[in-house]
Amino acid sequence: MFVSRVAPFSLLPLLVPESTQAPASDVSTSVGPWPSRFVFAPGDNNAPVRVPYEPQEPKQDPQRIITDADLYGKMYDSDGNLSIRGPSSNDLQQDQIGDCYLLAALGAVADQQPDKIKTAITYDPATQNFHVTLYQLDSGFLWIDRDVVTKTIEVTQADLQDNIRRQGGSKLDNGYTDSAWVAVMETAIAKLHDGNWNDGLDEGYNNLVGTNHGGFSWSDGYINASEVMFVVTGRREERFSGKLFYPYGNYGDNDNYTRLFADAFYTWIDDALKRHAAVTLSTDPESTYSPVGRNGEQDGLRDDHQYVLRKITKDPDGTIQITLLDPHGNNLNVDDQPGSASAEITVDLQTLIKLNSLEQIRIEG
Ligand SMILES: [Ca+2]
Ligand SMILES: [Ca+2]
Ligand SMILES: [Ca+2]
Ligand SMILES: [Ca+2]
Repeated sequence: MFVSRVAPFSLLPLLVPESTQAPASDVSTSVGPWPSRFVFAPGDNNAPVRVPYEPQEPKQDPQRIITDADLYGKMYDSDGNLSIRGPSSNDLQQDQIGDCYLLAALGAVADQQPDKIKTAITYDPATQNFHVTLYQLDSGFLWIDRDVVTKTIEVTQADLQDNIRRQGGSKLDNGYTDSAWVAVMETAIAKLHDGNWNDGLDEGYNNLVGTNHGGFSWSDGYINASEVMFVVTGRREERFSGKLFYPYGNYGDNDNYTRLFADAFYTWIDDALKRHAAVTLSTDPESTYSPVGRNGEQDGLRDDHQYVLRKITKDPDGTIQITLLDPHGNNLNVDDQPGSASAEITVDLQTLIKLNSLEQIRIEG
């Protein structure tokens, strides 16, 4: 049912300059399970070829109705055949709302268990409203004896235009039509944290901002906004602190310990990704007390930020590398360096531990 809405392949040369078209072999291998025959456009975070929203300026059209055909990205194979890919962290583009942790969790779930996103969102063509089913705990005694229940939140067209005006975490406000699932989810979670929808959603969006969401929130059923993995999957997350390992100073000045702890992280993360659990990583500023941070070394990641953790590898020599996706949709202007336009970045895990800049790994339980 999606196919009829989409530009025919003959338009593609207009949309993708020939010089930027990727060869058929240029495929993403870090995020599955996309069939390898699909063509990816370079310079766009290895994302599938996107169909720009027309007209591109202004980047929002209040008259435009967003439907289920806009939820997920469109892809073309090397023969020009169209298909719809599922939700992906490639759809994230955080702008004016400070909810990187929320977007990172959404992106991690999308990459590992796209069906969780797809089944959570339904669309009613009659009302043009979306419905999002989220998980909560019921109202038992404290968090003891409380059951996991679902709650369905309605997201209207006006709600989505509001999200676009706020320049939320989808790409709808960035000139694309094919990432609406992010806006639908972000809006639903904002509404979950807003006590009165009739006076607008400022309260809900303020509650999503990273610095405003600490502690328990009784009103939304114990689960606070930081626990997005639970809200979306019904499963609690496990947190592994990057700080616990140096109880006497966090200075990362022991190579043996650093290797030991990096190996432990590798095991946890590798196991999690193998079972398709969502994984995110949060950062701190580099410690200026660490042996490597003392001279101002930077890790290349944004400080106090949260990333989707897409991939982990371990070389025979013990080097462990992690591949992260920045919810901003790029790695520009990171750590006072120019960075890169790609949203994906690969870093050395032991370097993060030595710099004391790894805050937490969060793994869907
Ligand atoms: Ca955006
Ligand atoms: Ca309100
Ligand atoms: Ca940094
Ligand atoms: Ca820094």
